[in-house]
Amino acid sequence: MNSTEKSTETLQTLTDLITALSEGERTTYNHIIHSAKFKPTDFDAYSFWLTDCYTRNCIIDTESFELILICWCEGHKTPIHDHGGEECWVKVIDGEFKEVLYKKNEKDELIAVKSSISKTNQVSYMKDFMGFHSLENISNKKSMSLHLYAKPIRKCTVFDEDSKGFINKEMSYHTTASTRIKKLN
Ligand code: 2CO
Ligand code: FE2
Repeated sequence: MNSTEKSTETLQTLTDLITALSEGERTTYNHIIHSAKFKPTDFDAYSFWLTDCYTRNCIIDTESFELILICWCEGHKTPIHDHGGEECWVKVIDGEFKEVLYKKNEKDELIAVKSSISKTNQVSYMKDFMGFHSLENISNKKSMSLHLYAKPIRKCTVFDEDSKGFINKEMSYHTTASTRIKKLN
């Protein structure tokens, strides 16, 4: 296959997506994540919901990128946060999400600057120069979104609504390949 054919190809399985990301440079990730088209059932092996908060489920974590599935119940919402200097793509797998972008003003106060809705298969992009964001499941059902981070995000800055200040947060997963194997056994 030549490069022109490859650029119009639709990636239909997670294996195809992971192969393309593993073989591609960071500059090709935007095209790759847009080229993927999935069904919610493609994520059956990774989906895991909790009623009290959204869950972060690791699909693959490499030196170059991290792919996670976030599972949301109705009304679940992230705090306002940044992305630790890394690039972030969010692809909606099932449901409908509201993203609000925030910037700091000269007094270091957070100001909402943009709000957008994304639906199944749409992709949004974030990097720290664009500011902070929050993401909320606005559909009245359990939903899923696929997150590509390059490089992987180990820490980020989160706005704490109680203290009205920023705190550093270590990222963690609710499930990984090894916890899922334990569940199967
Ligand atoms: N960045 C958040 C997280 O990884 C999800 S919001 O979309 O980027 O927990
Ligand atoms: Fe985010």
